Order: sequence, then structure tokens, then C-alpha cells
Amino acid sequence: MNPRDHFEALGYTILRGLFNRTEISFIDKHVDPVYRKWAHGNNTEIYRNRLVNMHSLTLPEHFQDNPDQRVEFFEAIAPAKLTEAIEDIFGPGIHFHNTQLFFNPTNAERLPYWHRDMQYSPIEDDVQRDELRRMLSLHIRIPLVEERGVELVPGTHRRWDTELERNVRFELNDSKNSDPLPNSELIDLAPGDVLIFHAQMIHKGNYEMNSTRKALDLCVGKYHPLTSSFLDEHVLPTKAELAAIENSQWYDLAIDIASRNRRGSP
Ligand SMILES: O=C(O)CCC(=O)C(=O)O
Repeated sequence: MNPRDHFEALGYTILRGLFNRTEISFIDKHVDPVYRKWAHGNNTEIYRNRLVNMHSLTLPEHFQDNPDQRVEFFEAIAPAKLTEAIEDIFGPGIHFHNTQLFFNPTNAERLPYWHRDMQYSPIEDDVQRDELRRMLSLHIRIPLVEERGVELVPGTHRRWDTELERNVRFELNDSKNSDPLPNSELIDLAPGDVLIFHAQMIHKGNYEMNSTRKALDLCVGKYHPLTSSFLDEHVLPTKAELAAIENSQWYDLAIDIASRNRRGSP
């Protein structure tokens, strides 16, 4: 099945070996110091809040010591071969939204939790259900170490929950959000592979099968009024940085959405 049909049918697709070893090392060269410094400064919070990710790796504060590296990082994570592959699958109109880095929790009490990304937003669940087919928010997962690190329920990008899924996601009727769900798929990835999945499909991490995890997620998507207000312009390139980025289409569109948000125009 080609990537477009695979995504349409199942809600995810994998581009095996899209990045070579040098490209992954280059991305990691930027990610690793940002992650290490953040983790060092937030040790207690990571444990106490049972965190499994950090977000907004492109914020200027992470590049204070070497601002030039910020442009390099923006370029490394959105090379033409990735933006073209995404456009082949989803058509034009994709914009950058943010980044996240997933790791294993330091607190063993944190168990992987089934969710749809926006269930933690103030948007009502039935509104999310009604908008599901009109929304395209994607995770582009770029593992920096080998992992069986994420589990998906194929097809849930096009349908809402079964009763069991709902009970598990919201921990209703004695269910836990870590309870197993039928028909799920655990995804095997090697550095170089890129997993693209719908942020609103039901998914969770897997910690125990990985001695370590370090997966960079690019959050990208198409404009939707319900998600556009979550775009944080601080994670985007400045005007001067934008001019220095060769393949800037994802960022151009994001900046356009952010400036429309600022003006309050749709
Ligand atoms: O890797 C994980 O721990 C979970 C991944 C996830 O929830 C996400 O990418 O939205």
C-alpha cells in the first residue's frame, strides 16, 4: 500500500529509512544539548509530574548560547525530502506547529496512557468527535534511538470510541487508561525511519520494551479554527531567521496563521 492509502486506511504510515545516519546525527546534535540541559534543570518536576516528554525545543531560550544553531535546527527538522513526502501524502497547506521529545519516565508509577491528543484541551469531546474528519494534526516521529516506543489503534483517526475505548481513555467504570485495548499495533522504528500518525487517533507510548527512548516529534497540520489558537509564535523562526531558511514553507504558513491570530482575523 502506498503511504497515502496506508494513512487513509489506518491513520498512520511509516517512511522507512527516510533519513540517513548523518542526518539523524545532525538532528541529534541539536536535540541532545537542549534535552540534557532542560532535563537537568527540571529533574524534580520530571519525576514529580511523571513526565514523558518536553515540548517547544525550538524556543529561543534553548539557543541563547549559540543563536545561529536555531536556524540550523529549523532546517534540519524540515528538509525538502520530508516536506515533499508529507505534501505527496496530504497535499499542500501543511504548517509547523511545535516539537516534542519523548523519553521514558523516571518515575515508575507513570504507566503508558491511551489518549487522543486534544482530550487534554478545553475543547469538548463531542466537538472533537464531530470535527474529527475535518481536522488534520499530525505527529511526525523521528526516533533518535531504536524503539518499540509507541502503540496505535488503527482506524481511530476516522471513527470515535467504542464503549471500551471511552472507558479506558477517561478511566470510567473502574478502567485505567493503561488497560490494554484490542486491535492495537506496537510500532517498531529504527533511527532513520519516520512514523507519521494522526494526533487524534487513539495512541500511547510504550516504556517497558525500551531501555531508553529519545524520539523527536514534529507536530504539523493543516489549519483548523479549533487548533490554530494553540499555535505559540515563540516556537517559530523570527523574520531574519526565516529569510535564512531555504525550505521554509511549513514555517511561512505557521507565521501567517500566528499573525492572523494576533490580528484576530480568521
Ligand atoms: O511516546 C509516547 O510516550 C507517547 C507519544 C504520544 O503520546 C504522542 O506522540 O502524542
